[in-house]
Amino acid sequence: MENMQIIGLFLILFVLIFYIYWIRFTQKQVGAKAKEDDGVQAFDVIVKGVYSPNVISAKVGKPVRINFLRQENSECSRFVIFSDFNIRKELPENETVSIEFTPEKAGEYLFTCDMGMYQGKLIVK
Ligand SMILES: [Cu+2]
Repeated sequence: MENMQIIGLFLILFVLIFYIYWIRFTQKQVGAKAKEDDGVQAFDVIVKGVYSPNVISAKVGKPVRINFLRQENSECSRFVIFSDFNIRKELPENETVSIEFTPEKAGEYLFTCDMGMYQGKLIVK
């Protein structure tokens, strides 16, 4: 009986570690490029478990438009935040929400959900 419990515990631990690993490493899509849309650097980001893509690259001084489409009803991902640009926007389910701003300085800017579980990065060069 005790052995079974220990095996069960290890199994749960293993599944948890695997789950964290899967979230962290499988969805990495580095450096998604913009599609040009009359002078605007446009990106499509799907919100479903993660931001996909979760790394996007843009050029400095040119407007950026990120079209978010949230394909889930998890409360966690309901808002997206670009803290460096003072942006916090609600993402209604299955509705495209566009966020536009112009990064005036090169750097790396995070975008996250309210609690920071969902993370994406905008790289500006
Ligand atoms: Cu969250």
